[in-house]
Amino acid sequence: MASKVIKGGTVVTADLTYRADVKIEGDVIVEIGPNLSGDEVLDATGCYVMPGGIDPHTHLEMPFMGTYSTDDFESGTRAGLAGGTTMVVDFALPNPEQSLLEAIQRWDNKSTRANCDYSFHMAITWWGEQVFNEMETVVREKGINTFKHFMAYKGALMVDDDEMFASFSRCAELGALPLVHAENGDVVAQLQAKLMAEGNNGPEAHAYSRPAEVEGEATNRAIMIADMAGVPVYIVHTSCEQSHEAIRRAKQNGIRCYGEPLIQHLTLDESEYQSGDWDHSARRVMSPPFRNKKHQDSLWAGLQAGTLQVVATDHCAFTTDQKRYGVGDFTKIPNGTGGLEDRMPMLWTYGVGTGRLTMNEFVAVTSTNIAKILNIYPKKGAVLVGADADLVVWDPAKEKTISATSQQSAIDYNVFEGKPVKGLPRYTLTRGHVAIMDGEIRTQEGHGKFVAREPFTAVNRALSQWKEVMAPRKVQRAGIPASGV
Ligand code: DUC
Ligand code: ZN
Ligand code: ZN
Ligand code: ZN
Repeated sequence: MASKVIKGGTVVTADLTYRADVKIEGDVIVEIGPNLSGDEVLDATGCYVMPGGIDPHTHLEMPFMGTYSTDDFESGTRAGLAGGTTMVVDFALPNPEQSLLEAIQRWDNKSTRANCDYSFHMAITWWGEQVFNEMETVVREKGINTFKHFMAYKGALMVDDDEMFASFSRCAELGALPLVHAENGDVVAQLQAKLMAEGNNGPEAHAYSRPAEVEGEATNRAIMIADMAGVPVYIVHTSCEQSHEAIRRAKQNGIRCYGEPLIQHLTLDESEYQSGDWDHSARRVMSPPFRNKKHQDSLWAGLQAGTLQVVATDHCAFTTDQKRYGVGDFTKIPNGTGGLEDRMPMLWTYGVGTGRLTMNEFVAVTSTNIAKILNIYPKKGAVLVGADADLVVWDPAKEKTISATSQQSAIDYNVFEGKPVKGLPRYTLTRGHVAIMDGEIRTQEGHGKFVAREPFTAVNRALSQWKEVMAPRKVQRAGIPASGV
């Protein structure tokens, strides 16, 4: 079998930094060490050899708010690879009353075009006996061990506490991990109506309708409900101090939960909504909205302290024309921003480059931590013999200014437009295939394969399951009093 050797670089993993060559045969890493040889040599002089990024939160070609997100599995994964990301996890979304298995089938059909490996989270958008039953098939036969719940988007995707507790309890039985979009959807709906009634219909009102308290309350509620159901929980797009605080407090009390800031929330702030340019602000409408520096500092601190574990994108890209569906009514602006191509360079530049993160922490939060959380480590997220050769050869001296004119994403703008970045891929490899070679795009449509994920073992349990005091016990009584009057 023809081999490749990545030569002369420094391997950087979540816990080690050392000089070594990396040899690949077919899809996997076969040797790591000094002075290796192979049929093809990839020069990594001056570069870091790291596990490819894993973005656990994308919405590719998703039907949402009256349209479809514009980046699909082809353009989305091409963008990811250009920025050093070698795996995405997308959300299979059933319509209300639709079978979970049908939704997976729709996602299977779309994802045949993927340029890199991918997996799915299953969204629980409605509740009933059919969903309860199908969840078992999803876990046991479809290789999906995560279920997403929206506490917002009232009247569309939202589930209530009743449904969440039932679904979380089912997750606990099946060894699956619930994911939560934590915003209080009832409060958001009322604030939206109030703002519109007062004539606040521009994109800035989107941020006013989703204050940090809305997220903090929902995060805390989700964590407490999950613990009562006996299951850990993963909070997607943690964007504010209140939400981080709820996660931090729960962890301190022994509750297993995870938080996922987005690169957008780490690097862009609420002033984007005050631009006075409708298109500029609407292009940045996403939920949760961008916040102020206090919240950003909290998120950076959480990544550093380990109270937040993963940096994702929630890549959900809409064109300017799609955003304009919301002219005159901000509640109709399709929610979502892109970031797949920029997550790794932006986090490197504004995290590692500023000293806020070490290189090893960078690897942890862009790849290794989520591989462990999703139960796919060390197939993914590792530079180890036997692991998939999903690798990025990272050139810390390579610079560019982010611009929509040179991006892979199919939309007509970039929320990071004009931001300088230093640190970019020289090569990105997806299961041994060199998809990015010195800026040249060599992606292969359909190269990506579905990554099945096993259910979690008993070790990954919530506090309430092993903490004896919470287990119900029958009390022995000498007798019971006669009933009253
Ligand atoms: N938030 C977004 O901004 N877009 C997609 C879904 C979501 O929760
Ligand atoms: Zn969300
Ligand atoms: Zn999302
Ligand atoms: Zn290939």
